[in-house]
Amino acid sequence: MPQGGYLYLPDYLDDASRRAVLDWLRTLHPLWEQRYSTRRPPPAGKAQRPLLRPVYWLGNWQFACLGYYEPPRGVRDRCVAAEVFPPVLATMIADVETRIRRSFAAADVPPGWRLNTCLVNFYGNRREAGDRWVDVARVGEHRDFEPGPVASLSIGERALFQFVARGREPGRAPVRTQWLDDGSLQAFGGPYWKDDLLHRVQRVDDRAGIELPPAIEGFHTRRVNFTFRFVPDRDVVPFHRLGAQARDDVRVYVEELARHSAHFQRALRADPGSGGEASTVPRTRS
Ligand SMILES: O=C(O)CCC(=O)C(=O)O
Repeated sequence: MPQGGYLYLPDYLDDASRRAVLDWLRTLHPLWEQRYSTRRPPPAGKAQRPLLRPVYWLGNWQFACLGYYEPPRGVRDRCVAAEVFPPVLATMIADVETRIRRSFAAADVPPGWRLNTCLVNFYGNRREAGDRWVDVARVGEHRDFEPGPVASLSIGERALFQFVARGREPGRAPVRTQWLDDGSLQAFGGPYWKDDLLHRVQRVDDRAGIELPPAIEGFHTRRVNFTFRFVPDRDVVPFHRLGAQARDDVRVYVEELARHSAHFQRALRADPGSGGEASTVPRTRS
C-alpha cells in the first residue's frame, strides 16, 4: 500500500473553530433530495427514492437528479453555482491546501487545483412511517471523480471509513480501515487512492448520544462530514444558465434553498422561467 497521497490528522479541529463550525451549522437548512428528477419518470429499471441523508453544498451544488460531476463526460449541467464557504471553513481550507501541497506528490495535484467545493453530509437516524427511527448513517462504496486530492473534516460520532479494491467480489477485505474521529481531517489523492480504490462509510458509532445542529424535521444527526473537492470554474454554471430540462429538474430545490439563502434568491431572480416567484421569498443570509 503506498504511503504517499494519504493524510490523517485525528485532532485537527481546534475548540474555537469547532464552535464556529457548529454556530454556522445552526444557520443551515439542508436539502433532502430525491435521487431522480421529480419532473419525469426515473430511468428504466430505477425506482425513485430519497437520498439516505440530507446534504448541503458550498461552492457548487451537485444535485443528485442531474448526476454528480464525472469528468470527462459528465461535466455539463452538473455543478450549479452555490454559496461561498463561511469564514471558518475558508480559513481552514487554506491551511489544508498548504498541507496537501507540502506533503503530496506534485504530480497528484493538478494545475489550478484548489478545494472550492464542499459537500456537507448529515449522518444519523431517519424517521419512517409509524414513527420508526432507522439508522441510515452510511455511504456505499464509490469514487469521488473531482480531479486532485479531496479532504474531509468530521464532527460528532466517529465513523468507520474503508477503502476497498474496485471489483464485484462480495465480501472483499478492505485495503485500509480508518476510524474518522470527532475533529479529524482526512485527505487523499493520486491514482491509487482516488482511482484504483473505492471508499465507503460502513457505520457511524452511536455511543455518546450526540445530537448535532441544525434541527432537521424527521432526522437526528450524530455526525457531520465536510468533504472538500475541486471543480474547475469552467464547469460551474449559474442556475439560470443550466439547460432548460436541468433547470426544470432542480428549480424546486433552488426555490427551497432560496427561502433561507440570499445567493439562491438571486439565482431565482436571474431565471426568466421562475415567474417572479423569487420576489416573494424573504431576503436572508447569503
Ligand atoms: O462521510 C465521510 O467520511 C465520507 C463521505 C464521502 O465519501 C463522500 O461524500 O463522497
